[in-house]
Amino acid sequence: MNIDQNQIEKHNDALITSHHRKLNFLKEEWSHIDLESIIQKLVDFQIAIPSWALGTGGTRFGRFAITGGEPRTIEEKIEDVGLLHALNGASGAISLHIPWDIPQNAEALKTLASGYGLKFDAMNSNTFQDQAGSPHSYKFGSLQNVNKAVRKQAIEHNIEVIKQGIALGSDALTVWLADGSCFPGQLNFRNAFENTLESLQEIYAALPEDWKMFVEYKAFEPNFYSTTVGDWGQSLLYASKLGRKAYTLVDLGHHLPNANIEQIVALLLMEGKLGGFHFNDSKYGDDDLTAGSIKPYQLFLIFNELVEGMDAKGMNHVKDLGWMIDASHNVKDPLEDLLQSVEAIMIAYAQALLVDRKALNAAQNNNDVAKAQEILQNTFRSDFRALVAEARLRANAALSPISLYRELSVRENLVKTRGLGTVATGL
Ligand code: AFD
Ligand code: MN
Ligand code: MN
Repeated sequence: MNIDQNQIEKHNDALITSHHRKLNFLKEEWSHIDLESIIQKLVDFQIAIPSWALGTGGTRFGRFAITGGEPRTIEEKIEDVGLLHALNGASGAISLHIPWDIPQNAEALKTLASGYGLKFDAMNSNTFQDQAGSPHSYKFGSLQNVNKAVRKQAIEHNIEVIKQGIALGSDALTVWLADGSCFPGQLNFRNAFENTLESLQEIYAALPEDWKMFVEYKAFEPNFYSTTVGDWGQSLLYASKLGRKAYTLVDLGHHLPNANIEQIVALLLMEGKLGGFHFNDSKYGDDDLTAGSIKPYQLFLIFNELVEGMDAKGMNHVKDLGWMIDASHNVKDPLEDLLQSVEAIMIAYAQALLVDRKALNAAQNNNDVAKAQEILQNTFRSDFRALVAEARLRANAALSPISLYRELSVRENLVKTRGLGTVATGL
């Protein structure tokens, strides 16, 4: 299904008066700020969509296919992200997971994607599941495995993923490992670290000059006693030992409860080792819920550190970090959920751009704690949704993406063309 520019304009026409009223209010309230440059930053900002989040997720207790019309092929996944991008103008990239996705004709995929205005974001390897026909099992880990032949198989898979990424025009590899142990005594921690490092070094050697390697950490699950890339300290160790092309990737759901993620982000940025993000939200663990749905203040505080840290280093907000969602959907239409996540991320970014940095610095230097808190909460509690909507309008996208998604019966159309029982690959 394609969304026509006329359909978007018709939808926008109906909402434009109310939109202008809200925007004009903001322009008046925040007249001391250059809102134009902020709107432009919002127009430019793009968040990649993971190919595995386009279908229903599920848990170990079951999977309820609720939507129908799930994408059956890589081409249909690209089509879905194309729909999101047409609606919000901010989802201009897709991130593939190999072998949940098996790109066969890179040139044809590139042409298809660019027709929707999409690029290929970071490539993801998968050594946390055994693939049919593979000689070795990852039951006891992949890059950490005590058996060299298992490590070799996992290394070769990652190198193959890099090759596929090169053909698609991607420029990053994300490595998330399930490696770890479930019981004390199962693993020699030092050997596991050294094996993993050595394996990562072999993969790193296959990276093109202009590529990045993102080392994603996770504190728990599927291993429950130790994880070999368990936290940002361990990821930073690997990334530092690997070299300048290696970075830490922060997935918001991969921390122990109450971790101060904004502080982690600030320090990684300071060290030039923050690679990018997997956005999602959680209440208890790796819940993979809609970004900003549980802890919107935390999302804002993270963006506050990001904007401050990137500006301090003169970094390009759009290109210098990898921005991606990592989500799973059990009770919502995945496309609606992804629209909500992108919206929440854009709002948090807008809020962070509007923080009065001079005043905040002054309050910090005067140990004026109450004032510092007032400054942050003043922007957090202001409603900047009209700025984000204005950015969408300027990107020829919809003022209210979810409303238009429903007005156009997108899901019903996808069910009609793809069928009710289709199952997308991924978690
Ligand atoms: C994992 C990690 C990682 C991985 C994904 C697979 O978040 O990003 O690629 O799930 O679905 O928990
Ligand atoms: Mn992730
Ligand atoms: Mn995760």
